[in-house]
Amino acid sequence: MDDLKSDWLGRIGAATDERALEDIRVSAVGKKGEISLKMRELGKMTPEERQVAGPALNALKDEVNSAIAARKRGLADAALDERLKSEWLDVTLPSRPRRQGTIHPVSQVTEEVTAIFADMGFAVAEGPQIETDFYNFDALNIPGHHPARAEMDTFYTHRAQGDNRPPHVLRTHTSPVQIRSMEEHGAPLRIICPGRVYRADYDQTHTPMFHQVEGLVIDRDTSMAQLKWVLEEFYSAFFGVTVKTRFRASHFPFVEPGAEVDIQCSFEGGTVKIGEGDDWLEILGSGMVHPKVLQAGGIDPDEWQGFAFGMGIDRIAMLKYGIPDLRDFFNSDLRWLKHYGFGALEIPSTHAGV
Ligand code: 2NL
Repeated sequence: MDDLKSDWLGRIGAATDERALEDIRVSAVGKKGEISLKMRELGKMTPEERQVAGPALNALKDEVNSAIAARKRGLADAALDERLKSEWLDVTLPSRPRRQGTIHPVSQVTEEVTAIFADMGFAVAEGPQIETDFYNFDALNIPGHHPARAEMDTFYTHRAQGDNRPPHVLRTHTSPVQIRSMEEHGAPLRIICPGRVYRADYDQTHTPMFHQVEGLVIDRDTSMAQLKWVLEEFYSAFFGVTVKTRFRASHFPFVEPGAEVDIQCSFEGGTVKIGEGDDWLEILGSGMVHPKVLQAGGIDPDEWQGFAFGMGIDRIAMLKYGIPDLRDFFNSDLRWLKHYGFGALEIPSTHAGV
């Protein structure tokens, strides 16, 4: 019995994997295993012999089974240790560098402008970039013979021969969004409309697609004085310094009276500084909404009046962030985007301390 025991325990201890261990189990305590066969012989023994051999064989079987289980656990632990050693990784290592995009200056400035006007109670309105010539021109009191309607300034959609639908255009300003807002919401109204606009023009200071933000306030007693306050408030918040404005009488078909607005600046050593000096920089068009435009938007000009203004987003982005060439805005040059772009977590400031 002792030989049997040391033989099987020795073989179990020497097994190097789970398959070998299973083979050993079958040949020791399997149906035809050595120990099982010995147990079958108990029947041929005398009762006295059986009383000694029976419990001894049972104890041996238990011992072999638990030795196998223990060896099995040992082998599994060793295999896991081996795996952990080869699959080990250092979670404190820095990650591989990843290229990260930036927020385009146009997007950043649009957010900044929106935040400032939102503080003054303006809502944001958006609309289609492909417009009917009614919303883009007629509703804005721009008659059929106006030079802005000439083919050279406006992108017209192609019409197949026999297609008699009215012409559509790529909107040349965001004003049609304001007409749509008047129709939809009526008066009173306080909105800004930022977005892409298109004009067939390309040189140092013009790209065929650029960005504009227009503002519109309609109420019973709006005034040019309110317009001036809103604009000075806006430019001071946007540039972070107190900015004076100068109004010069001008003409736009959709306003009466109309004014071009300059902001105070200095030109020294080839750089523009806003909010100081004795020079003026033209930056915006504005005026009191023309009665015909109110009417086109379904608003009674005998009851309501409004002021409106429009400026270039790309232009004020160049001024605020010292970007020299407008055309670089739309070249998708990754070095330019990395240099002038903004981090995703740079929250637009209103400079108002709010
Ligand atoms: C410019 C001129 C301007 C407006 C835009 C406007 C819109 C409606 C009614 C009346 Cl719906 N006016 N917008 C008014 C005056 C000037 O922009 O040269 N901007 C860069």
